[in-house]
This record gives sequence, C-alpha cells and structure tokens, in this order.
Amino acid sequence: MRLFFALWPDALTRARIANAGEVLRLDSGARPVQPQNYHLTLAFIGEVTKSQVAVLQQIGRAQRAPGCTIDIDAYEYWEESQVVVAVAREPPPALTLLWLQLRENLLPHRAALNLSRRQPPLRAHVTLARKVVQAPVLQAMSPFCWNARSFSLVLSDTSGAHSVYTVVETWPLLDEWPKP
Ligand code: 3AM
Repeated sequence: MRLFFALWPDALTRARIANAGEVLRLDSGARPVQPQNYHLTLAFIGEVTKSQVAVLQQIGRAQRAPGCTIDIDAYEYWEESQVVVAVAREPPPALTLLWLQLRENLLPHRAALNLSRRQPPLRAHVTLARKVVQAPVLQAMSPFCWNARSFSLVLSDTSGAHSVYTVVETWPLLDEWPKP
C-alpha cells in the first residue's frame, strides 16, 4: 500500500482548482490531473505494510494544528518532475505548523517506514497536469482560497492506467491555535 498525508479538497475547493486547471493551454501529450485526484501533499510516505497504516493513523490523530485559509495564487512549471502546479506562494503559518508537526512525528518511524533522508522544504501546491514535457507559457492565475478544515491519510494506487486515490481517514483541524 502506498500512502501519503494530504489536504483533500471539499467540493467548492475542487471546483476552484478545476477552474484554474481548465484555463491552462498545454501540449497534447500533457495529462491533466482528474479533479477527483486533486490534493495538497503534506508528507509522502510510500509503500507500507498493513500494521504500519495503524501507526500512520495514530500520527494523524495526534496532530494539533488550526485550520487555515490558503491563498493559491500562481502557476509554476516544475521541469524536474514535468508537472504544472498551482502554488501558494505564501503558505499560512498554520499549514507550515501542520507540515512541521507531521515531519517531526514521522521522524522516529523514518527507518521503519523507509522514508527518505532528504527533507524537502514545504512547497504548498496542487498538481494540475503531469507529463508536461515542454515548459508551457503560463498566464497569471486568478487567485483562489482553499479553506482547509481537515487533513487526510490517502491511499494511492498507481498500478492502473490512471492513479486512483482513496481517503483512508480524515482528521479535523482545530478552530484556533492550540494553547502552548
Ligand atoms: O502532490 P504531488 O502531485 O506533487 O508525485 C506524487 C504526488 O505529488 C508524490 O506524492 C504525491 C502523492 O502521490 N510522490 C510520488 N512518489 C514520490 C516519491 N517517491 C512522491 N513524492 C516523493 N517521493
């Protein structure tokens, strides 16, 4: 089983992301991400055993971070992964907190979960299209908000022609900042 933690959009946010994706003019070889697969990855885990899923669920349950509004405000082309993404150029502190907490809580399990030692910085983004071989001309984005009130552990099945993502469990974000 291949898993990752992510923000999973509600219907309104999914529609906003779809609008942002629809205006892109990409080469015919590009593969737009299907709206049901839109997400904002917080931590990619990779292949795990069934018993490790329970550990990840415990970690998810233990998170204490407030909900937040994410301003998604620019398109970017990432040549190394051949994707076009919608990014939040200034992720809100609450999102950074959740990302940092998850990273810290995963640390003791790094060896067991075979997690990469590489710790890439948070790049808050939603992938809109894959297999974008040529750098496209990207217009300015009409910015939109993602009102994040929960986050999820998601199962990724990439064995078929199309990736299928299934939400395993979702946890609410807090209404306010946790007391120190
Ligand atoms: O959120 P995005 O679309 O950027 O590319 C995969 C997707 O990223 C990424 O995890 C997200 C959910 O599948 N991903 C896939 N394999 C990965 C790996 N080995 C990976 N991220 C890091 N290392």
